[in-house]
Amino acid sequence: MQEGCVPWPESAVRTYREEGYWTTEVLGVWPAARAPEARARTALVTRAGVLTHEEVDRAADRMAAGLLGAGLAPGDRVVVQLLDEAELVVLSLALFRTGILPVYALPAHRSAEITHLVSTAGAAAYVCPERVLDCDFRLLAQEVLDRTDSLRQVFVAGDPGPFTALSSVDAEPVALPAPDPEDVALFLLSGGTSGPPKLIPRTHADYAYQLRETARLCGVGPDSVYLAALPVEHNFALGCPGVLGTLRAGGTAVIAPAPTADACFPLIERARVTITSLVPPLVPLWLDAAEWTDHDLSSLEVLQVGGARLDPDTARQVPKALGCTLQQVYGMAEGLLNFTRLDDPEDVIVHTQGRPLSPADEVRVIREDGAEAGPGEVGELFTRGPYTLRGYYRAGERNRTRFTEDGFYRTGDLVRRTEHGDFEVVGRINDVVNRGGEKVPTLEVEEHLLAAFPLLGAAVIALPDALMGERTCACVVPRDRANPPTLREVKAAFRGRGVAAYKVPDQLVVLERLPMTGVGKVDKRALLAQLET
Ligand code: J2J
Repeated sequence: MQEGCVPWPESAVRTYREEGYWTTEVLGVWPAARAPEARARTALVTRAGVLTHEEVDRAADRMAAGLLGAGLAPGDRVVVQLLDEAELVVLSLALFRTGILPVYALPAHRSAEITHLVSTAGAAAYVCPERVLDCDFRLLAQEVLDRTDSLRQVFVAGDPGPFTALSSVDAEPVALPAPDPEDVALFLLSGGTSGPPKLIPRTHADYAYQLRETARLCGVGPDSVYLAALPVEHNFALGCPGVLGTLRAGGTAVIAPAPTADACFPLIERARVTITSLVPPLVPLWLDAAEWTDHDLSSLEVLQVGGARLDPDTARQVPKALGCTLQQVYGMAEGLLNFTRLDDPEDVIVHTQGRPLSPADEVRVIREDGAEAGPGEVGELFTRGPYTLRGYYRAGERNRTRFTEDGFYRTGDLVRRTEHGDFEVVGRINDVVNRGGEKVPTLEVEEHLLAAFPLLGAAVIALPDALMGERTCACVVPRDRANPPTLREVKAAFRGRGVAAYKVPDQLVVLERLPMTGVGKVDKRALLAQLET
């Protein structure tokens, strides 16, 4: 296995092979997508046009040859930060086929994050767009080059300036090196909002299993059309089953320029989209837009929602408003994915974040006192399994705190499991307000706010307090800007809902929007910084 990665122990490897979780499949070379009947069918729909499976396959082989010709070698790391266009998909397949390893940066990352990623990964190359809005990525790349020492090449999609045009990475196909299916294929980033992101190694065998099994669970096959509304670099839209899982199954992936209803509804109508995924803050906006839209959304069968807790009131409205099944997804780039099943009872779909994808996923809910939690009891979720990492890349000592000695990943998520084994995510271990010793779970307070008032968003954070150490500050974005709730109304509403007094927010801040991380989670650190200034 790639240096700097923690391998699964031999006994686990044997089980995963014998039980068929791990096969010899290598990412990017997919029989269903290469079958004669699939080749002429549409693989990708982007702003630039439409590509068939055959065209994507050929382009990936040419780019793979070009990458090797440019001096990159199997095992090299490449930080990839492209707009969600066809090039991102073709480049990914080319990298998988050659065993050169993409490190997926997010579109919102700028020089600080890219510098961190390049130096942590010891990346040999960086692939970026020419410019996005006010950011010239060629200047950013120069900065990163100046600050790091491993980077040899910069490939730019568009006008390359002093660097190499990505479009010139193109050569007659050559015989490609065969990557080891059990070696690393790609690196994802940890989604934690605190501290710089850690690199998550994912192998061909583990990610291929994820693609296969999520496609099966979601009924994704050759006739499916997946809309990538969220950034493709993120695990959710990349591989749950996302763009890769859909292409692998011989289906069509449509890439949206933005996750808004304005951008996505016409695409759903035109491409007859069957499945898409969103983060919770987008859902009320889609539901509102669906009320008045002229676009035909009737092809949509499944809306996956994940990344953060979806409030039950919004969840309940999805099937009627969008005419599709809701699937809650509680996932993490580290591995473990939980899904509500398409045929689950409404109650499970509305109120839980689902259960593990694989029978080989081992999950433990550990209470604060170290004992295993019973049904309905809250604890931290620990997990290991055939597609969950055993250690972050080059993380050495830090891995000790995030993994148990027997290889369980400590998610940091506080969950409760129902009698049927479905999870409810109730908070993060660090995401509590310690109000003079009483712990206020911020997520719970946010849910009460969302349920009690017409809000577009709510985020609860801890502010320093002279008396109690921390006080609870509720930041809300009202639907009707002219009519925001007052703190008095909030207090009365909480009382009315029978909530313990210590959970009532001490302070209310009305905002026009909440700062978001690149993948649609509320950025609480940014929010705190904003309130402190
Ligand atoms: C509550 N919290 C959730 C949910 C993730 C699919 C979907 C999401 C991610 C993702 C992903 C949640 N309700 N439904 O990678 O493939 C929080 C948890 C978790 C963390 C992981 C995927 N779904 N979360 O969000 O790596 O706290 O992955 O540990 O970005 O998001 O974040 P990330």
